[in-house]
Amino acid sequence: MSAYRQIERLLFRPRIVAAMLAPAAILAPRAVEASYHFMQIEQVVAGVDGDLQAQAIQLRMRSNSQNFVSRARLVALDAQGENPVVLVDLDSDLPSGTAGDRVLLASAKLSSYTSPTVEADFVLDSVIPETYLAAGSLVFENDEGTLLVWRLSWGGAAYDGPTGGALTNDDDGEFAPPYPDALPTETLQSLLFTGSADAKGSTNAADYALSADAAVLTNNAGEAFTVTELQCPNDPDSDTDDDHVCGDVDNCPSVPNEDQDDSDDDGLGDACDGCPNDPLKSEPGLCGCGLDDVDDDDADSVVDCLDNCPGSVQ
Ligand SMILES: [Ca+2]
Ligand SMILES: [Ca+2]
Ligand SMILES: [Ca+2]
Ligand SMILES: [Ca+2]
Repeated sequence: MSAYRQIERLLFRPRIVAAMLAPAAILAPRAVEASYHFMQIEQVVAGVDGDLQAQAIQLRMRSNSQNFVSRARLVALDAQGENPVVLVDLDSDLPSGTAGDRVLLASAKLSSYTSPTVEADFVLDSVIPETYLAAGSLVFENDEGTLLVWRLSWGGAAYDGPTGGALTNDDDGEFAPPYPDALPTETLQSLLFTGSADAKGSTNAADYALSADAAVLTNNAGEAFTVTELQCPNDPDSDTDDDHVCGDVDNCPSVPNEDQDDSDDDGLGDACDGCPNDPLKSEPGLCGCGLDDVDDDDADSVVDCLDNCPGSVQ
């Protein structure tokens, strides 16, 4: 019988309704319907080898038919549980929905850090901001933000925000205390849920630990991807300036400039452009940035910028 029919029938049996409305009866995960409600945040890669743009979050289905994730989103919160950043608002359902199946969400940059190249189910629109990595919270929730399916908080006492979540995935709906440390970012490891696929949450502090080795990520199709150091197939020197940008595409190959900013859009990064606001020059040269080094209006072989009388031959 459908849940709707069951409720409809019970409406005519008030005493049973009262019993059903007791919290335990309402919240017990009885019949599992097609949804996304029985889900763990299984694994978080918050940075790889110091590259904070390389992130991944892996969810795991606690029961069958939890692949209808299009009504859900993933949100990061700061150390006070405020300033939410929607990492991705899932916009489609997934083909595989057997208990234990995964949902893999990864930043675009993560594809340079896995072997083989990661094929995520969803690409993160935003990464967990750097200032949230020491202490913060990650919530898998419905699109309205009214059902917090699973919560992972970190930073120990430095995290001062909400710690609650759905009773379907945690018997008391309380995921505190948080994991005691910051999210790992300097290694190849992830923060990993240590319980089984059907486990509920207990406390984030008890449930999560660093992966023993390099993280292994799994997508909805069951394909596995091992987290590695930066892969630079077209750069034999493999990022000599160690700024997480391969030498063949680094706009300052020997100057660390992770941001790759190039204000004048001349292909040279600001960090190594001697004239960062002059697209025609990369060095001040004879005349300085913004001035041409060869103009010689009066053709007296003294360039205009050095000619004390550029309009006439001296
Ligand atoms: Ca580089
Ligand atoms: Ca560089
Ligand atoms: Ca430039
Ligand atoms: Ca320039």
